[in-house]
Amino acid sequence: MLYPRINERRSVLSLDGVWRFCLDDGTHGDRIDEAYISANAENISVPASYNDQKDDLKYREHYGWVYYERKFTVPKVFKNERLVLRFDAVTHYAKVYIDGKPVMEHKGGFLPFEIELDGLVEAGKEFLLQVAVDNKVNHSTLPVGNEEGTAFFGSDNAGVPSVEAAKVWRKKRNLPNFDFFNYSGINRSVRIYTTPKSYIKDIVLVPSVDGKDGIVDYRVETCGKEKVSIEVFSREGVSVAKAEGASGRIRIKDAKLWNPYPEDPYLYSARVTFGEDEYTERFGIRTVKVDGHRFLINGKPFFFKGFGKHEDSAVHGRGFDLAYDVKDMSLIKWMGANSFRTSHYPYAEEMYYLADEEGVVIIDETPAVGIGAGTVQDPYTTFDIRSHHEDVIRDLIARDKNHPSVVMWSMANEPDTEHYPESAKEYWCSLYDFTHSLDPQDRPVTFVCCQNNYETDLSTREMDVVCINRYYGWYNLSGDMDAACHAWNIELDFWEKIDKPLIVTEYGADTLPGFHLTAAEMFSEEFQVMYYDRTNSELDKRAFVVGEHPWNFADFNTIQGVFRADGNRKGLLTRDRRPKMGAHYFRNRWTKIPNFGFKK
Ligand code: BDP
Repeated sequence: MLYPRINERRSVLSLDGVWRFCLDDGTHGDRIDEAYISANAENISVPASYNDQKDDLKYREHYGWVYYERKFTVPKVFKNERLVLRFDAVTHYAKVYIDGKPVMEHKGGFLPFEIELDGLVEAGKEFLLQVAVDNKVNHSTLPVGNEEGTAFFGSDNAGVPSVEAAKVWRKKRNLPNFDFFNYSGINRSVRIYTTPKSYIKDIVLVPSVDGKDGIVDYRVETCGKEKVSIEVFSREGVSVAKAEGASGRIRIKDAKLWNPYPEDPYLYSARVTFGEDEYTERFGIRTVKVDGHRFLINGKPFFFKGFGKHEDSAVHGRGFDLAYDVKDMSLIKWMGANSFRTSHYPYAEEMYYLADEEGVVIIDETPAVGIGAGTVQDPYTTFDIRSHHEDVIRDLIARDKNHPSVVMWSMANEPDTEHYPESAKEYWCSLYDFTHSLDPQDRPVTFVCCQNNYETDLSTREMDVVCINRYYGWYNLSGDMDAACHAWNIELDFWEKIDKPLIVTEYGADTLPGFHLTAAEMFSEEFQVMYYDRTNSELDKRAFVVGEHPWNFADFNTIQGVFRADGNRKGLLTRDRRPKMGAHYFRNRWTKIPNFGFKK
């Protein structure tokens, strides 16, 4: 799927701005009730989560449907163009209406969807756009929630003898199986873009290296009968190769490779023309491969220094915020990092374009968080998650396939792989094959494993890279770093026997900024530094550990509950991106660790 761009042949009209909005009172569902909306509508900003834009718990904790609406007129000059309405992300379920008529539905809160407006909207004439949005999470959504029962984070325990009775008087609410606030609404931009009637649908670019030359296998999907041509330009704008036809191979003589920061993330652009249409996609030439214990980028052993992150900021919630994206890129570099994981959902597309340009490596994760958490049943045979999970992987790869920054797909975060090891293995191995089969660049595929009985777990070891989240010294063996290091070594001995690279995709300690102690105990800034320093000294001894991603880049908001005071405080930075001592610790460490060849 192509990102909407303005060029000589295409236009983009932004529908971002102040929309009218109201919460469902629980009686309308996905149905648009004009009278109800006009009686209750108030202003809301798009894009942004709605939860923190207003000052009442009813927005913060809303469960279920809300309604957005705005009027719009496509200028007359676009009368002869193909018009497409595109939502970059609506969390988690959207039903779109034009002039009162339902025109499209979409499940999943973190990926784009679009509809052609032919026959629905006339250029020069005002129309009414309404979107009903549902934020419920359950065992068929990704991320996963419990509709009834035990909240995985926070407490759903009524503490009275009659649990059944409590269900009656407690209001219905989301019980997420994930540790980030369920920020909802139209979280990313809404646009109408134009193309000529015959148009370029998609461009697939697969780079490889042949000696000093770069090779690009390309495929262009179109609608219409015109001829495709493609021309590749250097970063400096010089034409370096050309080809005709909807698919083929291009050779770039003496190519410059895309390399992670602080090396040069060199980008080429491919300009595709098709009749009246034209689209330019930027790409990099780089290879990615797993070889025994090593993760190779451009044939060299790469070390992942970086973070698990979130899209999270005050007021915006999970709403798209380009200034935060630019700032985060700057902070990533300031700390000497080179990578991050899009924990725990695909991020806004703009972040990937920035990463391509800035040379930051991405592990691209689906929103499959919490599969099997908070339930005693076998999630793989009990719940209907498979087909939605496949849709999400298909759409993620369709969106992000050309980014040189994306070097690995993460199918999920912390599914239960321990209690039903056989059915878990069946699920994850077949989804692994599915993911590989869809990626034109055939990048490594993994999922991120929860702290568990790794001897019982049969799935993690089957992935291309073993990715583990571990909290020795925090949730386990709390505060005892001697014991934590011991436990790390027992576990690392286990993984070392498996011929795979390993990335520690999460480890961390909640830390209150400004809380200092001479004797480093939990929650102090000194403890966070000691926790990482002690753990890293163990990880450094193991050549097969090819990455360290502290949890988390910055503090972030979560559901309220006894575990969380003003959210999750494991950030190296505060929520407003001020450094804790831990950030300085990693800056000092990472600026001395090279991207390549740190471990032989
Ligand atoms: C891990 C989860 C992450 C949480 C983290 C924590 O992957 O989403 O925020 O624990 O508890 O299990 O801080």
